Amino acid sequence: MTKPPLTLYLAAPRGFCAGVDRAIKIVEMALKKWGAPVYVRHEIVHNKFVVDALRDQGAVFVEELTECPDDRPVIFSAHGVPKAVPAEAARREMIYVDATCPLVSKVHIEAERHHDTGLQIVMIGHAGHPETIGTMGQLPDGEVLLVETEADVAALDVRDPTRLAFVTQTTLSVDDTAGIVTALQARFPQIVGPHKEDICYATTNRQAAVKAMAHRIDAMLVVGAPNSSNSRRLVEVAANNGCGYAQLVQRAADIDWRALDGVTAMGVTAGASAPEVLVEEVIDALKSRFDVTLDLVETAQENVEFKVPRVLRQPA
Ligand code: 0CM
Ligand code: SF4
Repeated sequence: MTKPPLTLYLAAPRGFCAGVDRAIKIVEMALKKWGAPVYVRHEIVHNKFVVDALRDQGAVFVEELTECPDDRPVIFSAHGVPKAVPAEAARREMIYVDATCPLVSKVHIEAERHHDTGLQIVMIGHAGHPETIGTMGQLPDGEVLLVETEADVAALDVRDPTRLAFVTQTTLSVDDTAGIVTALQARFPQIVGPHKEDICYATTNRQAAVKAMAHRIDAMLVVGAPNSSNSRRLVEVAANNGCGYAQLVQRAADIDWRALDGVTAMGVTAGASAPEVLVEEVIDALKSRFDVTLDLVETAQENVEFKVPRVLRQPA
């Protein structure tokens, strides 16, 4: 039987970012240095395939420090942790390594700096996401107010409307966040903040690549996990920019083939925590059903690299 033709637009950049790469390397180095088991607080990055591979090498994933013994090393995930977490690890004299992405740590420092000058902080982020919990947890309770939507801005109850700063989660929708920042600036003209927001280069670039192809495709597959904020935003970007069908898939087995019936042009991308091998698996699955013509849609080139410490040691 002849296969139907399919033009497959492959987004670039896609997949692993510098922070994810660094965080995974830190776990691998810790396993080499200290042997198994090494504990990891929260999924090191939001991807089951990555987590399973590290688990096979001896990493033990837990949600809370209370689940770790005192005498084994623990690594904090790329998303960051509240200040109380390293403080508790130090109190218990544990060996700990912080794999927080430097771009998340930058936001932590920003929030602290504003707090030190007496400002109350408004954080734009998703409630319950570990990065939001980590960033809010840099400061005492009540010092960081969370907003998720423009309606939340209208309902904000602040200490002093003239003494405010804002920070954001790094993996938000660029478009939605612009609206929320505008609403904040309209209601609190003296609010201070970053030039635009704190969305990282990887999130921004992956969304731009999806936007560039969304209008010319009937369907979009985003390789990524359901708990990965940046991956889920890519599905929304496709849907909001003219693509009629956008699905998040962890692997090829998740593809809903019936939904792809009659599709002649589609896009594939991957969130910042999704390994390229899973993108290849998805493309191979598409090739088994369609006569695929691949076309790269490259909207940026990335050369960001974050140093991995040469030797892992306990912070002073
Ligand atoms: O923050 P998000 O849910 O997108 O995390 P992730 O692990 O999918 O991606 C990398 C990161 C960070 C911080
Ligand atoms: Fe860092 Fe952005 Fe990657 Fe998150 S998505 S790890 S903030 S570079």
